[in-house]
Amino acid sequence: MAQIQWYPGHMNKARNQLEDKMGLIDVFVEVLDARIPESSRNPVIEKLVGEKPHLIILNKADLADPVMTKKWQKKLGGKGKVVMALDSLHNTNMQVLVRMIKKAAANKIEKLQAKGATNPVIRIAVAGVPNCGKSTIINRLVGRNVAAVGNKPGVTKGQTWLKTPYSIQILDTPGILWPKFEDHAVGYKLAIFGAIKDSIFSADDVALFLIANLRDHYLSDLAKFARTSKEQINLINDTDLLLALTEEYGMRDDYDRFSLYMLQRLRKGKVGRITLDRP
Ligand SMILES: Nc1nc2c(ncn2[C@@H]2O[C@H](COP(=O)(O)OP(=O)(O)OP(=O)(O)O)[C@@H](O)[C@H]2O)c(=O)[nH]1
Ligand SMILES: [Mg+2]
Repeated sequence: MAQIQWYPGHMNKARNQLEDKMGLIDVFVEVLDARIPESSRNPVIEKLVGEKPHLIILNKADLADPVMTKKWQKKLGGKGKVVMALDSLHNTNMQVLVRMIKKAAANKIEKLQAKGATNPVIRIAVAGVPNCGKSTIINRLVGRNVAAVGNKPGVTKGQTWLKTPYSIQILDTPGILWPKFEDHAVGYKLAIFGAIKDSIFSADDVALFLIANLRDHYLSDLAKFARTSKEQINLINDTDLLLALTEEYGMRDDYDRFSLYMLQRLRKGKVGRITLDRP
């Protein structure tokens, strides 16, 4: 299996940037990909956030296995932590999210009200691995596509805040968290769901990893995608199945092309509602 490289420098940079921001914000909003809540977490977050109110969003819940999402919600919750599942692409009503942010900030809101604030404003930062939906969530809250939101960490010198109609302000640049992928499986899962570039791994390795996982936990979905029966699938090994699928989808022996195609179908939810991290 190909080794996926891990760069500790990135982790330090992200960590320092977040540390600088911490003092400015009331609620830390951590966006996870609901299909890989464990693999899309960053190990330094817990320490950074400390006792601060912490909202964990399991985003892309529309693409994840709903049973697993429920389990993850339970598992990730705890003291000072609010966890919610979200489909930020199709869900235009942000009231639930707003309520969750305010729930996480309840203490702060009370303090501000005690000081006489009639409409206390809560400040949040949104962070998560690439492609988990940070910009989508920020744009939904702001109510329009905000130009400043983008993939440019740390360029803005003076802090600016994005205003929302909900008495919530958002730090202008979302924090890109570098995921941890010392572990092969974590790297593959991040690659499968597009958090790390396709070009740094070999597509058929990743497809084989995916097939093995689908066989173990989503055999019916795999059979449907393969246009065959579960029994047939159980007769052949993963490598032979990849070859058969490539043939079935008319790509002859272009395993790389088929592997990428399969990943694209999976990312769009066309293979089923698949969660690859199990609590
Ligand atoms: N199905 C579905 N798609 C989503 C959801 N949220 C975001 N997306 C899609 O996921 C892709 C990435 O979303 P972005 O909001 O750009 O993600 P990001 O975290 O800002 O990505 P970077 O800026 O690259 O770090 C886009 O194609 C979105 O339309 C969701 O809840 N469900
Ligand atoms: Mg973005």
